Amino acid sequence: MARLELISLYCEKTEDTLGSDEVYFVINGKQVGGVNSIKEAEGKDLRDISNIIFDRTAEIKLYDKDTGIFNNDDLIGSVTASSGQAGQGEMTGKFNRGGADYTLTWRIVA
Ligand SMILES: [Ca+2]
Ligand SMILES: [Ca+2]
Repeated sequence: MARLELISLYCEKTEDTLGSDEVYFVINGKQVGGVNSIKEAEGKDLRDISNIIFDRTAEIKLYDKDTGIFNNDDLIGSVTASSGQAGQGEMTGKFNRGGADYTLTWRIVA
């Protein structure tokens, strides 16, 4: 078992063409934390989100919430954290589908 600590999310470019994105995380199939409005060139501190306990790997997906009947939330991307990263300090990964550019920083604690 290992613990995933989300540290920060930086948005270089939003997924939506106009205005802010409304992002949320789904980790190993379960939504974690709330929906956060984020705009370009903005960073969010994620350390208020409780650590996530996982076995070997944690698949971290980032979605942008969209409203409207025929407008499903957009998957911005997916990165995988693994228990092998324990003790290696801060790790980073990119979410960049649909023209978006996000960087996530996390840490794995054994
Ligand atoms: Ca969108
Ligand atoms: Ca949106």
